[in-house]
Amino acid sequence: MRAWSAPEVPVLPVVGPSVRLHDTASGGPVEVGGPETASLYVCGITPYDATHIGHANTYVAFDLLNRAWRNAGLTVSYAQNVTDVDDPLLERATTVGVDWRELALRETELFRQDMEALRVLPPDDYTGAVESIPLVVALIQRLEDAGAVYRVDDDLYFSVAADDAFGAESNLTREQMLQIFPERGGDPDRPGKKDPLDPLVWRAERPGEPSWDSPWGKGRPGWHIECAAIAREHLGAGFTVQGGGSDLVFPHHEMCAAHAHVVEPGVPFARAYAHAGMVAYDGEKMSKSKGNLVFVSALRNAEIDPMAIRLVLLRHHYRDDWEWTDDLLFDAVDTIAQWRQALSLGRGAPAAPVVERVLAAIADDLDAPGAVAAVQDWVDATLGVAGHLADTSDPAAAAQVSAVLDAALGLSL
Ligand code: 5CA
Ligand code: ZN
Repeated sequence: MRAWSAPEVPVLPVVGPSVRLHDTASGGPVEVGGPETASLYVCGITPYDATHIGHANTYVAFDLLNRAWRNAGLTVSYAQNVTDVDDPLLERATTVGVDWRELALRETELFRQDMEALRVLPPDDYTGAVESIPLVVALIQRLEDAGAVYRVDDDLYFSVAADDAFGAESNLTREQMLQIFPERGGDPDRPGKKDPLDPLVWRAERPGEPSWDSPWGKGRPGWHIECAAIAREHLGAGFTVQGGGSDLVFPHHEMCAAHAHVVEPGVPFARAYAHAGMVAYDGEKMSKSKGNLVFVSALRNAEIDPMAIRLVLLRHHYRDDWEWTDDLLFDAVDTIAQWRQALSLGRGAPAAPVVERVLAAIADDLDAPGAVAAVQDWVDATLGVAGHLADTSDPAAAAQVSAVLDAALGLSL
């Protein structure tokens, strides 16, 4: 399907450092990407409701990675899915009395507009689950050939025992897995399963649900197989980073990796797995199922500058969990005004040190708060606040700081 329009991104006169990222699988920082290319798969939305700040936080986090790679001179291949058929989407469509396809189209279009407003670079391949069903069927067939799937009634399950590396992505104990699995769509107690953790890969047609032909009868794909198939198709085996929010560490990313490992033994699904923290609101994780949501589109409709929304996100390290408040937004609106004032002077404090600090911070596990602090130091020096004497010695400063704000942080002021 169509992605969204790409913003213009300035090309910086300096090359950024190579990128290090915290890898969930190894539990520490790893160098990702290079020497010339990098590839990224970020799990996309399930389009049954509008984009909330938690989603935006995750996509802005991986946008920083995409930009850091580009600033380091790499060619980036970026793929993202849309889970445009799944239980929550079908349930919501029934509840509100709209066709599930219409709901998915409408919410995906709103997501595109939100991403554009936030200046998130679009993926090269933006792919829906429905349009990927032939890929999913082909992947399940390969799993079947490897003896890794079995039937329960008319549904097909994947046997986690088929992957020797199962558990290596999340590093969870079996006990922890068993606890989380049912909270995130799993069905450990279904009679007939070989292992309670085995995930569904093909769900046979149920009355009133959409279905597609397959060698196992009419049905629809399971969730994890969808991302495994789409990522492998567009990025190949062993792509650089799989990203998503931390609620996808298990089972989603573990199962994607397990599917891929069985069809290509010895090749990792992704070289690294990166996860953004959860954004809360009113004391709980912002989630469509709980309804405690702040929508990006609602803020935009209230004439909030999307750059202020983006700055609120950048002020939090992507791996941290944090809580959205209106005060954070008001504060960011004021900061953006102050930064624009400093940039409007043209001359300013020397730009080279801030450009270097911003690029170094982002390349070091996407340290956006560190980058924001570097910009704030330059603004303070340029405006002569917080004990600084105003320093306007660099005639090209504003242009260079604007360029790095845009290229590295996605803030176009
Ligand atoms: N379609 C699947 C992925 S294949 C899915 O999880 N969709 S979603 O719409 O529920 O979430 C989209 C992305 O936003 C995921 O990466 C998820 O981890 C992230 N996300 C969801 N809620 C939050 C939150 N409160 N804070 C941060 N990120 C969140
Ligand atoms: Zn996914």
